[in-house]
Formats: sequence, structure tokens, C-alpha cells
Amino acid sequence: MNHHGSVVALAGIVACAGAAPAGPVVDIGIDLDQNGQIETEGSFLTRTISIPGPGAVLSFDWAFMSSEATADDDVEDVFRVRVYDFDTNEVLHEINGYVVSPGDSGSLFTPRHFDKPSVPGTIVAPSAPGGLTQDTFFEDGAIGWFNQQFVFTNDPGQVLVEFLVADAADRIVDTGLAIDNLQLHEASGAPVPLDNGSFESGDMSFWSLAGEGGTFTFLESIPGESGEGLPASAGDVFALITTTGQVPGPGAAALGAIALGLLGRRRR
Ligand SMILES: [Ca+2]
Ligand SMILES: [Ca+2]
Ligand SMILES: [Ca+2]
Repeated sequence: MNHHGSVVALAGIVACAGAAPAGPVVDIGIDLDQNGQIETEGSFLTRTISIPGPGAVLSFDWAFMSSEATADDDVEDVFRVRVYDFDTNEVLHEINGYVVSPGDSGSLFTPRHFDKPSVPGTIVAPSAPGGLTQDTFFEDGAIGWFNQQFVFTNDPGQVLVEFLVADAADRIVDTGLAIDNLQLHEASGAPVPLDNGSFESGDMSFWSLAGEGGTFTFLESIPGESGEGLPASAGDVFALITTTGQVPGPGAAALGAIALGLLGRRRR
């Protein structure tokens, strides 16, 4: 990585030749974390993987970021990572989280605090061809990269890995999940090659994206903010899925203005 020493580096969307165009976010309409707020819409990044056998380890890096304030809002956008048995749909592994709000509402997911985010400041994901369809930013910061490992007990077989980020209650105010460094190892520790597990191809090859997302080299902080931005955790490129990109109903420009108005009212 070459981001060191620069507070505001190039906001780098990698050229997305061959990438599937990002579509509108996906309607969900289910209360995923059972906190009383319907998850309205979101984005999914998935792929199938062949698990070589018991003791195999699947690992990846993830970072959660949001503009849903923790101070005065009561909107708890969520993320979830699941691994399903491809044949039975059984959930084999899961991690999840939500943006903590005052008066915690009993989410079954894990609270993620943004009061002192590990990547502070406003983080911007610029729009670009093949990436996100509108300007996106995360003004309550990001919880920087974490590594997650799932250890399998299964016999050899296919699993589906699913990354999800979703709006709760409404369809505004951005939340995102960054993903990088997907690796698979046998029980012996021997690596099992995974095509484009670290997104170094600069596109979503070997992955399936439903909703808004793209590949990035860096999410920048706005000049004057105290943030350091977010680089890839492995190599030069990572993936980001977000809750943006869909303004409900016809007349996108006018409704966009309405959405901004709502956004302004909700913000401090
Ligand atoms: Ca919910
Ligand atoms: Ca939201
Ligand atoms: Ca990478």
C-alpha cells in the first residue's frame, strides 16, 4: 500500500473494466435483527466457495461505516456476513452489527459504536462509472479493518458466502461495509487459491453483486477533517457495498431534493 504519509490521498476508484454495473439497492422488507425496525433495502455481495474439509478456515477483513449518527437518531442500519451450506441453506457461520443509537432497541445484532471510530472523520466514496451511482459519504466515520475467521467442521462441499449491508427504517443516510482479503486455508494451514479473493483485479470478478457497490483503492477524508481515510487492508484494492443509490418513486431529481431535505432534518 502506498497511502502512508498523506492525510488526503487520491480517492481511488479503480477502473472497473469488466465489472458488473451496480444496480439499484435491493428491497428487503424484513426486520433482520428483530429490533422493531424493518430493514428496507440494501446490497449483497456473494460467492460460492468449495470447502476442502473439516478444519478448513475461511478468513476475511471487514470494516463498517455509517452516516447514521449515534447521538440523536434512532435509526440502526445493519450489516451481516453469513456462510450458508449451499445444499441445505443452513447458516454455518455469521457475524453482524448495527449502528448504536440512544435507547438501544433490542437488536439481536452486535452493537458497533461510532462515537470514537477507529477511522475518524468524514469518509467519502466518490461516484464513478462501474461503482456507486451517487455521491456517498460516511460522516460518523468508520470502524476500521477487522479480521474474521470461520473454522469449518464440514466435509468437503460448497458454501455460499454473503455480505449484506442494509438501511433500517428508511431509505436515506448512507451505511457501508468494506470487504477485503478473503482467504481459504486447509486444516493443515496450506492455502487454497481463491480467485480475486482480495479484489486485486479491480473489479467484482468471481463475485456476484446485487445492489450498490464497487472496488476502491482508498476512501478519502474531506480536507480539513481529522480522518485518515481508509486504504485496502490487503494489496491495493478492496470492495465496498452501500445502502445508497435508490430514491423511491418517479422524478428522481425532485425526490432527490426531498431526500436531501429529510437528511438535513435528521442531521444535527
Ligand atoms: Ca431491524
Ligand atoms: Ca440509513
Ligand atoms: Ca485487496
